[in-house]
Order: sequence, then structure tokens, then C-alpha cells
Amino acid sequence: MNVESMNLHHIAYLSVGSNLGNKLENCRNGIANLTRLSGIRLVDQSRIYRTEPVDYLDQDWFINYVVKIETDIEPSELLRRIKSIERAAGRKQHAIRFGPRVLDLDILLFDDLVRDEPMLTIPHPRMHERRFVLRPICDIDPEINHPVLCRSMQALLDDLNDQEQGITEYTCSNSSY
Ligand code: PH2
Ligand code: MG
Ligand code: MG
Repeated sequence: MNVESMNLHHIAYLSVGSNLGNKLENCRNGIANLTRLSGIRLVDQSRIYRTEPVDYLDQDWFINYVVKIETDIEPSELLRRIKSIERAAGRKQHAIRFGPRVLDLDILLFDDLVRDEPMLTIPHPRMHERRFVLRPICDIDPEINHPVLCRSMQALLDDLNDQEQGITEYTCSNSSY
């Protein structure tokens, strides 16, 4: 059966990030707005991290974390809701690729679905290279499987080079970020 025609509970993992304005508040408001909608329930959340920018380096450090949700809606509808929340947070549509953003919500995993479409690729195509995704997802479920690479999140995290991609846990003592 096609996933679009099912009406079961799905489990999805989303990455949450911001490096503009009040980063933590932007992230928290984004997740509050998403989980306020019908058909989406927050199941778990990772610790919160300050992370060095990757891909586009000339920008401020990010706040990043991962949430696990349970949902009845399909990936395309989830993406539509996410985009609308990002827009409402003030996200500019034609900004620099990988550059600064007030709010970025990315679908990392959706059950064990594999989908490669112009608007939506699941699993997220760069998640396995990114410490700011793998470190927090391992706080929640280190043993879950990447459905394309067939490796656990912990194994993918262990593969990353320790010297690259600075990351520290966000604490009250660095809360000015
Ligand atoms: N998002 C990007 C590009 N680079 N770097 C960090 N540390 N965190 C991010 O969320 C991030 C990034 C594009 O979405
Ligand atoms: Mg995004
Ligand atoms: Mg992103």
C-alpha cells in the first residue's frame, strides 16, 4: 500500500535549527506551533546544542536539536505545514543556500520511508554527515536504522571525524546564545 493512502500512526524525526535573532525562542515557538496542529504529537526531544556552522561557514553558530513526533499526516502535508511555520517565523525564501535562517525544520526520517522527489528527500540527504543532527538524534534513539545506509545513528555518529563540526551542549551559562 502506498504511504499516502494509509491512515496509521507514523513516527518522524525532525531537526530544529536557528542562527538568527533569539535562536532558542525561534526553535521552541516553531515546535510549539507545529505540535499545536491536529495530527501531530510531540513524543520526545533531544538535548539542545550550540553548533558550528557547516556548508556555509561565514555565519553565526546555530542552536540545534531533534524532536521525535507521532503523526497521522503524510510527509507532503507535514512539509507543507513546516514551510508555513518557517514563513510565519520570518524565514526568507530566496536567502543564501545553507546560510543564516531564523528557523529551519527538516524532516530527517519518516518511519522507514525512502523517497527522493524534487521537493522532499527522505531520509534527509545530508543527515549522515552532520554532527548537529546525529549527536541529538542519538540522545533519543541511537539504535534506529538509516533506511538507505542500513546503519544505526550511533554508528553514523561514530564515523564522523572528531576534529570537525564543533558542538557543545546548550546550558544556562551560555544562554545569551
Ligand atoms: N543548517 C544548514 C547549514 N548549516 N550548520 C549548523 N551547525 N546547523 C544547521 O542547522 C545548519 C548548518 C542548512 O539548513
Ligand atoms: Mg530546511
Ligand atoms: Mg536544513
